[in-house]
Amino acid sequence: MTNLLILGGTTEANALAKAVSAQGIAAVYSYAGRVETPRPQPLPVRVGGFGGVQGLVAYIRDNGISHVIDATHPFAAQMSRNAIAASSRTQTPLAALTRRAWRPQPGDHWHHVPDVAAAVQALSGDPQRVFLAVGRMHLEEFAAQPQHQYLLRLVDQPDRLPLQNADVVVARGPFAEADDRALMQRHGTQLVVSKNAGGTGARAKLDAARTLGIPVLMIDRPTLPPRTELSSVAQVLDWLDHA
Ligand code: 3Y8
Ligand code: NAP
Repeated sequence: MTNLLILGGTTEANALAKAVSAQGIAAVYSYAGRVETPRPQPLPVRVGGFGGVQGLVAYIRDNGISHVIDATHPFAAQMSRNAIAASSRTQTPLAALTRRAWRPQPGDHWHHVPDVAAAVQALSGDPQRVFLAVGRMHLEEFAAQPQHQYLLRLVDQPDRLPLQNADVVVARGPFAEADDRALMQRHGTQLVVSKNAGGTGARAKLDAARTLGIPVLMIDRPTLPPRTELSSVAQVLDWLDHA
């Protein structure tokens, strides 16, 4: 009896939830509880951490989960690592629904850095107008470079900010290139800082940067242990039939 746990929070996870619901497959959609009002889903939803690997093992057992799909964001590395550990401990089939990393195209001026700390380091030097489009969770780290005039895009209005010189835009993607181009022109952006999220929801700022000839500081995604990786909803449904 199939009973799917979808670790969600991304565009791909939402597409999978629609397909699974349409096929009448028993499933539950899981959010971390990072934002105030996560998008509603056509499946039962649970919100909040499981309590590490142990908590996820207990959840899988207590809820009779038959398959786990890790459709989280490529930067949600801890969740992905926990899913690999918990699925092997419980002998539960696991597959990740992933999206390829973005690659620079002609006209792009990207400077790759391996992680957020290296991105902070790369911001040493004279003040610039920086579009920091990496969300809220890593803002503290960028406080080490207070000299810049930042444009921050956040999902929820922050109660306090670790950065003084910052204009805040509260917006939830997916974003459109024309809007991001107008936003960056209004701000006078000279540098975009981006995670290599892949997918379609966050790439508008890269297309806008190319059009405007603005450089991008591109943060590469964390490496993960090996696991089954699928790249489409159809592949997941096929995997479910055979796993
Ligand atoms: C809570 C669940 C959809 C899915 C929407 C995708 C696309 C739009 C673009 C920019 C970059 C960023 C951020 C971003 C995007 C999609 C997708 C994506 C980037 C929601 C959502 C949750 C989150 C968590 C949030 C993080 C933050 C990251 C903002 C829902 C809206 C920067 C990642 O304030 C916070 O605490 C925000 C935290 C993790 C990264 C960070 O470090 O702050 N996502 N984003 C999930 C949960 O609770 O489990 O409400 O829909 C989902 C989406 N955000 O089809 O509608 O699939 O990637 N999310 C990045 O990619 O760099 C914004 O501004 O250009
Ligand atoms: P993370 O750092 O890998 O996870 C930290 C802890 O948060 C996990 O160990 C787990 O807590 C909990 N968690 C994460 N995702 C969860 C989920 N889907 N369901 C239940 N618990 C979850 O993750 P993150 O980077 O904070 O991402 C959190 C959520 O935002 C994920 O759903 C992710 O898909 C979404 N998201 C993240 C980004 C990003 O840039 N990181 C971008 C877009 C969307 P326990 O250990 O207690 O189980």
